[in-house]
Amino acid sequence: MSKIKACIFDLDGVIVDTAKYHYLAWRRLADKLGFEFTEEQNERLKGVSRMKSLEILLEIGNKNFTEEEKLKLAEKKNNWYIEYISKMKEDEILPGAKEFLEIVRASGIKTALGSVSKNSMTILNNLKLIKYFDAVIDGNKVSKAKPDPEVFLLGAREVNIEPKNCVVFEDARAGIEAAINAGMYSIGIGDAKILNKANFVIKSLKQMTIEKLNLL
Ligand code: B16
Ligand code: MG
Repeated sequence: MSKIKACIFDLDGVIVDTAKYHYLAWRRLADKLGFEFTEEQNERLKGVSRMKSLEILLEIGNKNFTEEEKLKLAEKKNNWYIEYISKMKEDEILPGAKEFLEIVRASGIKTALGSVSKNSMTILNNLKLIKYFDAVIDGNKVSKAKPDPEVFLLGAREVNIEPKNCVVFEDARAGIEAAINAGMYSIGIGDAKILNKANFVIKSLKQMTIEKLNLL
């Protein structure tokens, strides 16, 4: 029998194609503030909380603001982001995500969402994805962003499975580090060079099978 008893999924970039909307909204803010923000620089923001992401962006642009101004800038970015995600359609669920979630549940393995996004529930509701998860941990339930393991440890606790029997699916380097810090296995979704600390890397959940969980 497989040692994996729970699969914990990141949301942005693993289940839905929202990573691009975070990037578009941050780039729009950078543009407004008068500096360039590349896709390569955006890698540093993946899996990172909203306010920490803003700090990184402002460091890249070499800009200084008061705490009050920073809250306003983060709100502006979030409003743009919400504008983008409110138009999302079910075809923006990433390839293989729903199918793999179904297979996992049919095998008696628990599923949890582990995202630091405060917008997770909006996305899950809009795209009718809630029913695929035994537990949902989002940015409203945790205070520490990845690479801190808090989000994944809480997910494991909510589905009542020990961390050593969990595997995390992640598209961000900080997310893979969070899984390692939680004492869990990790499978990277995306670029093997960026996600080199994962147990293994696949292009999308379309390539994932129950048999591959047994390889961990
Ligand atoms: P929000 P994840 C993360 O979600 C994103 O990767 C990251 O880019 C974003 O800044 C963070 O959520 C906070 O999101 O502003 O919506 O609260 O990858 O953990 O699903
Ligand atoms: Mg992500």
